Amino acid sequence: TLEPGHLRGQGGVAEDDVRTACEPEALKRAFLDHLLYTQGKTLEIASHNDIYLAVAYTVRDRLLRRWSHTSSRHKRHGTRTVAYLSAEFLIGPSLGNNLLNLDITDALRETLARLGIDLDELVRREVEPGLGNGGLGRLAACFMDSLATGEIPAIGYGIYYEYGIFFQTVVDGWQVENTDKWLRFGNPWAIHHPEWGVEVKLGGYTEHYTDDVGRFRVRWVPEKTVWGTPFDTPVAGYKVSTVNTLRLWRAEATEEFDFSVFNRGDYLGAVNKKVTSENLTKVLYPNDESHQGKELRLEQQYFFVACALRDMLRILEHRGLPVTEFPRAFAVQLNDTHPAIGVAELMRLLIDEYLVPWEQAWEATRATFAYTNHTLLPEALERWPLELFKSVLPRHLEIIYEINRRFLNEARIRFFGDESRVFRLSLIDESGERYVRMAHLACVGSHAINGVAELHSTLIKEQLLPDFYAMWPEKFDSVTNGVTPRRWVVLSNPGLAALATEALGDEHWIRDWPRIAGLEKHADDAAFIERWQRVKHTNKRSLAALIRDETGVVVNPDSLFDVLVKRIHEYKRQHLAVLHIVTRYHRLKTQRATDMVPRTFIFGGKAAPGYVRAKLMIKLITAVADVVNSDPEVRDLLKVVFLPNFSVSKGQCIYPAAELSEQISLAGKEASGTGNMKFAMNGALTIGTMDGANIEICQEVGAENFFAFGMSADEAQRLLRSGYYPRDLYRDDAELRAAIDLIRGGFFSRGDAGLFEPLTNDLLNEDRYMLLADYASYVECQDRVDAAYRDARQWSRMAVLNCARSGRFSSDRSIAEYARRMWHTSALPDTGHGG
Ligand code: GL2
Repeated sequence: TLEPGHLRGQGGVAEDDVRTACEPEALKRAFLDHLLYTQGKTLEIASHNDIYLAVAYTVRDRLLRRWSHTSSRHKRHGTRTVAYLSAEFLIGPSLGNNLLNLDITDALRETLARLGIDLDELVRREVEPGLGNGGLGRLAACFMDSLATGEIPAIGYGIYYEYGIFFQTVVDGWQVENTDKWLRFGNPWAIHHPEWGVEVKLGGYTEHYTDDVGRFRVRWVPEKTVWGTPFDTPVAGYKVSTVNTLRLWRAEATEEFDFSVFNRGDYLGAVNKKVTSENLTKVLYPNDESHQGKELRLEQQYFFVACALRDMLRILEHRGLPVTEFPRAFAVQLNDTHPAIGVAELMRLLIDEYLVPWEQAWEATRATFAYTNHTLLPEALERWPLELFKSVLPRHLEIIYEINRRFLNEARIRFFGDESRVFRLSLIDESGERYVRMAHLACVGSHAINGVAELHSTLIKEQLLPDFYAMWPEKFDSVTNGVTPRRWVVLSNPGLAALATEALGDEHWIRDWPRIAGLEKHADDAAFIERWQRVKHTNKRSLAALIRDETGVVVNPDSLFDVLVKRIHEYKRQHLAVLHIVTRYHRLKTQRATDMVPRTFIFGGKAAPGYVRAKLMIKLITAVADVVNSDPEVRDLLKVVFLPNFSVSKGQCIYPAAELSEQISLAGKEASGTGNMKFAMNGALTIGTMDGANIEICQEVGAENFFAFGMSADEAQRLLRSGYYPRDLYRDDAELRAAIDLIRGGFFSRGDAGLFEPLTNDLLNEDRYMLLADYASYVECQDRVDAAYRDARQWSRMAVLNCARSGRFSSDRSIAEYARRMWHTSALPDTGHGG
C-alpha cells in the first residue's frame, strides 16, 4: 500500500505543475481571470454566484490538470477500469471536498480573504446536486471517492437529471415537494462532451434476415432514437494524483427538428418530438425502495446503460484493443438492478453489431458484470410487464429469451426433475401476468453477486435468491458498505478532525481510517475527554442555530441530541420513535417524571411523493412536535423537531452534533444502512435493532457501548409465522395503550380522531413491521440511555470508543474488497517516473 502523502517528493513533472498552480499568487490570478473572462464581471459588480463560479472554475482547472495525466496514465498501462453503473450518484456539494482533496483549502481561503471574500461562506452556501434518493445513491458517491483515493482506475456512469430529488418544505406539518432546479445557475464542475455523443434506439421491432455472406442476422428497427451526451465531473482522490471521472448522460433529440414533420408544416409537432426526447433525463424518480413499472423509467435505465457500454467500446477502440478484450478492460459493477439491462445490451452489441458468436459473447459478458443487491423488500424488486418491456426493447426481449432458454436447460440438468425450481429460476415470471425479472437477469449475467452487510448477504442466500444460491454458491459474496471519512469526518466535523490529528500525531488516519483506533487509548484521559466534549458541544450549538433558522424552534444544546434522519419508510419505523416520544410525554403529564434526561428529538427525511403513509408519518412527527414543544409543563425536558429537506449538506451538519443515533428498523428489513456508520464515526452511540450493518457496528464497538433492543431477524420471522397479534400487545401494555390512544383520540390533531387512523389502525390490526412487538424493549432501552447519559464522562468515553472502533466502516475498506474479490483490479498510482 501507499504511504500517506506519497505525493510529496515523488510527483514528477505533472505534480510540480499542479503544485505551482496552487500557490497563492497563481490562485489569485486564476480566480480573477475566471471572474472576468468566464463570468464577465469585475470584483466590484460580481454577484455571490459569479464569485462562486469563478472559484469553482479555478479549482476545476487544477483538477483537470491531474485528470488529464490520470487518463493518459490509464491509457498507457491499459489496466482494468472499474465502470460503476448507477442510476443515482448523490455526490453532495463539491467545493469543500475538492479543496480538501487537492489540499488547497488554506491557500485559497487566504487568497480570497485578501480580496474580501469568505471561502467558508461559499462552501456553506453551495447548492448540491440531488441526483439520488438516499443510501444507494450516496453509497455510489462514497465509492467514487474511495476509488479515486485508492487510485483505482474508475468511471462512474449514470444520468444527468435536470431535476434531482425534490426539495422538501413542510407546510402546516405536511411535506410539500418543490422542483429541484439545481442547474439554474450553472454547474461549474461538469464538462459537456457532445463529441462523445451516442445514439440510443428505443421501441420498434426486429427483422431477422440472412446477410450477403449467408450469416443469420438481426436488425433492430427502432421507433425512435435519442441522442445521449456525457457530462464529465472530475473526481479527485484525497491528496493523490489520481482524478477519475463521473460521466453522467443527458438525452437530447437526435436532430433539432424532425424535418419531415416540419416540411408538412407542423412546426409545433416537430419541436414537440425534440421535447419528448429530452424528457428522458428530465427527472429522477423520487421513489426509494419501491418499484413502479413506468415506461419512462425503463427508458432511462436502458438509455444510460446503452450510453455507458458504447462509451466503453469507444475507449477500447481508442486504446487499440479488439472487442473481445472487453472483460479485461472493464469490470462493470451493477448498483442494484437498475442497470441490469446492461447484460442484454452487451450481448446485443457483441452478437448483433460485432458478430461475436453467442458462447464467446456470453462468456465475456459474465466475466464483465458483477451485481450488488441492496434490498430485500419485495416492493423494491424490479420486474417489468412483458408487453411494456417488449414495446421499449424488442431486441433485448429476444436476447433475454435466449439467455433464459440456455440457462433453464442448464438448471434442468443441475436440478434433475425439479420443474418447480426451474419455474422459480426463470428470468420470466409466469405466475400471473408475465414479467421480466431484473434481479434474475443480473444474477445469470454476473460472475459475482453480493449483499451489503453480513446479515443481508445471508438473507439473500437463504430467502431472496435461494435457488440461484443452490445453483452457483461460489458466486455469492458479501461486502459490507462503508462511507468516506473525508466527507463524513474531515469536512463535516473539523473539530473532531483536528482533535484526532493531534491525538494520533499525524493525518494518516484520513486515508487509513482504521488508524482512528489510536483514539482508544485516550478514552480514559480526562483532558482528552473534556476536549472531545467541547467539540461535540460546539457542533450541537451550530445545529441548534440551524434548527432555529429553519424551523423557529429553540433547542437546548445541553439536552441529549437524539437523531433519526433517513428516508421516511414504514420499515424504518419512524413511528416507533414517535410512540416512544409520546410515552415520555405521557409520563411527564401523569407522573412527575422529574428525573427524565432533557432530550431533543431531531427528525429529518423525505417521503416519496406518492407514499401516503410516509407523508402521514411526517405529519405525525410535526403534530407531536407542535403539542409537546408548546406545553409549558414539559419545559426543557422534551423537544421535537422535524428539520426539512434532509440532504447531504444537512447531514454534514447533523451527524457531528448527534449523541444518539436511532437505527430502529425491523430486523431483516434494512439491508445495511450507511447513516448508522456516519453517526458512529462522529461519536454518536447507537440505539438499534440487530439489523443490517447495526449488527457489525455493535460487534465492533462492543455491546457495552451500544444500545441494542428488539427481536432478531430470526425471532421476528418466527413470531410472524406462529401468528402475530398486535392488538394483544396493545391490550396488555398500559404505556403502549396510552400512547396509541393519545394519537388516535385526536390529542395531537386538535381533536381530529380520524387523521392518524390509517397509521394506528394498521398498527393494531396488521403491524407488518412489528412496532408493537419491539415497543417495550425499545422504551426500556431508552430508559437505559437516560441512565447512561447522566454520567457525562462515561457517556463521552463510550462515544470515543464508538468512533475509535469504527475503523471497518470506511468505504476505502469496501472498495478494497470489491477490487480484490469482484473486479480483480489494483491501484495504478502515479510513480512520478512518467510510468
Ligand atoms: C438501500 C438500503 O435500503 C440501505 O440499507 C443500504 O445501506 C443502501 C446502500 O447499500 O441501499 N437500498 C435501496 O434501494 N436504497 C438504499 O438506501 N435506496
